[in-house]
Amino acid sequence: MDLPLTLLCCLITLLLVNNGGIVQGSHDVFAQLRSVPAVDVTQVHRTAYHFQPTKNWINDPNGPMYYNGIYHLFYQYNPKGAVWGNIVWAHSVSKDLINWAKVEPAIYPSQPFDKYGCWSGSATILPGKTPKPIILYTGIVDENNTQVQNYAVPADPTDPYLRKWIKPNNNPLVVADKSVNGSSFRDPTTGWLGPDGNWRITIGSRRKHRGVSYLYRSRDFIHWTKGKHPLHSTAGTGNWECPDFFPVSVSGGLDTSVMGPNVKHVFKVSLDETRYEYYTIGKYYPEKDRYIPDKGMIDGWDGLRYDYGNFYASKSFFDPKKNRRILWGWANESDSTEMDVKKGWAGIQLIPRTIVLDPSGKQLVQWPIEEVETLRRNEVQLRSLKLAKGEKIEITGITAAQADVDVTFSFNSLDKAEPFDPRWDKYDGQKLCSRKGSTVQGGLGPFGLLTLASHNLEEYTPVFFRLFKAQQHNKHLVLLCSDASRSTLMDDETNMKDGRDAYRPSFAGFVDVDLKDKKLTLRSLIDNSVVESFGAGGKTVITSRVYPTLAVYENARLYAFNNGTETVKIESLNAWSMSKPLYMNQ
Ligand SMILES: *[C@@H]1O[C@H](CO)[C@@H](O)[C@H](O)[C@H]1NC(C)=O
Ligand SMILES: *[C@@H]1O[C@H](CO)[C@@H](O)[C@H](O)[C@H]1NC(C)=O
Ligand SMILES: *[C@@H]1O[C@H](CO)[C@@H](O)[C@H](O)[C@H]1NC(C)=O
Ligand SMILES: *[C@H]1O[C@@H](CO)[C@H](O)[C@@H](O)[C@@H]1NC(C)=O
Repeated sequence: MDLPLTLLCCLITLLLVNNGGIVQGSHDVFAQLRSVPAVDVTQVHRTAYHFQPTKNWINDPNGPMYYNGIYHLFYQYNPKGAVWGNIVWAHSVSKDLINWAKVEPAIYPSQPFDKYGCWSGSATILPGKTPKPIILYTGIVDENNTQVQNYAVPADPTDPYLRKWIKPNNNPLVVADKSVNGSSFRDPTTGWLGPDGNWRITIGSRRKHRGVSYLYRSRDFIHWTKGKHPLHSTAGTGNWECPDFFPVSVSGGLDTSVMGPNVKHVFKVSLDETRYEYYTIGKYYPEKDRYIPDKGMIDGWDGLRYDYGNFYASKSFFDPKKNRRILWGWANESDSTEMDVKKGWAGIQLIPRTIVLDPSGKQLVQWPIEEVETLRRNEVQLRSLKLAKGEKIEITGITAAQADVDVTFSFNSLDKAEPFDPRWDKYDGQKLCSRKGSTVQGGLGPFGLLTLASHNLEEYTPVFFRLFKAQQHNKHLVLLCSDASRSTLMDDETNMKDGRDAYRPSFAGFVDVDLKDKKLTLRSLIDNSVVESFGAGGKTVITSRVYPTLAVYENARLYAFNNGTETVKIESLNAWSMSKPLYMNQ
């Protein structure tokens, strides 16, 4: 569960300059916006094929699952306005993860154990003759944000859409003991079964500045006992939200309880302080209920990310229909709270991604679920086309504001890659990208795509590679950038962030890729105000939210470009217009 950063900053400032008593005041300022109904819902910048309700605020995806032929997505939702507040578990159902129908909210505050909030959680399918879903979620019990873990079950498991949920009277199931900080104790995971036949879950928390994920065990999913030690904890990372813990293999998705010789485990957290996520890959020791990241994994702020851009509070689930693990993540807005109120909506869920282990065992690989390809229309193709320094080519024949584009670039040599200055931080791609944007000409790169571009490039969001020669012999560093800094004209009021320029970061991540064949692939899903880019087949992924003023609807353009001295070749480029799902009744 996430409070918007602006609110947190505000709270922190107040805490610093006043004594705690004033905090309520800042809540009140915000509370005035919480229940401002959307009058006119602004359509420009709304997405067409991303999951987005017709209006109002959304954040974390909750309890995703597949049950009896139906996919369920719950999510944190404010039914009354476009800023965070009044949160309920909204609920939508789908047969294909593309077309969605809204049903009534599954969980909303009503009982002493959740009167002040129904925050994030997960679903587990309890096996048996008739498998049954059960949801664990965090309830807020008082005005001090005291957190407990509750459960809910379908009122009628034979209802295909599971429309009604019951919160039984023996809630809460888990309360913080004296050793646990009860105001940082949330987001229970999907349960998994240990070899001893007992269930486990893990819950995000902190101890001072140490991120902690507590472990609980249960025989019946109702009575839970805290383990002697956490599943995992890491000094210096701050509060852990939305932990996720699951097995992975190279070949496909695994149900959450699977263990075995070719199985590794992933542990992911959302960092409350930085507002991004990181994960490690490692080994799970079920006898001790400990998770230990593999040697070489960076277990901290510099760790691997699912997405180096706008992506938070993610949650995965196992899809038995297609034997895959699917990842959902939330992207917030990059404009101001005032703008969100004005436009009547805020937040989208990103396109679900399948995740598998890379054969190296050192990272995950993500790819948009194949179902999204059913939305592709009027394909255009380019083959074998050279781009010399400073050249660009427009991809015409598709709706560039709403497109899927998949391109393979090649080059003859790595010789012209720029030297990597050892003073640069090799974990801070974003800083490097802001220093070396698409207009800073290079040796090998920058080359890539100009998405959501206006006719004369007054506005565009470039997604591109730039290659560097490291000091070590023969080693190259590949940087993927998704740079929002020129995404929108500066002087437009809609793009002001609290009176300043909008949040337009030069998101970037390094790509750990074999360059032997001198090729790099890039796929971008473009949808009006979002660009999700998958570098090197999904090894590095970056999402940007942008608000062009000229490059909207049919005025948006798409280009491929090269701004490095080494000529690059478009080996192949396929692009499609993306249609709106037939059914998106949110
Ligand atoms: C909330 O915290 C305040 C300050 O510590 C305390 O006085 C009050 O009793 C707490 N409220 C509840 C319901 O625990
Ligand atoms: C408990 O968590 C709250 C919320 O994150 C934090 O403000 C507080 O400092 C924490 N208490 C301790 C003792 O770490
Ligand atoms: C390529 O670099 C030149 C020189 O900096 C710049 O004017 C041009 O806009 C760049 N092209 C792109 C696509 O950024
Ligand atoms: C999304 O909004 C931007 C701009 O306000 C903030 O900088 C981010 O921290 C925020 N992200 C999350 C996950 O809250």
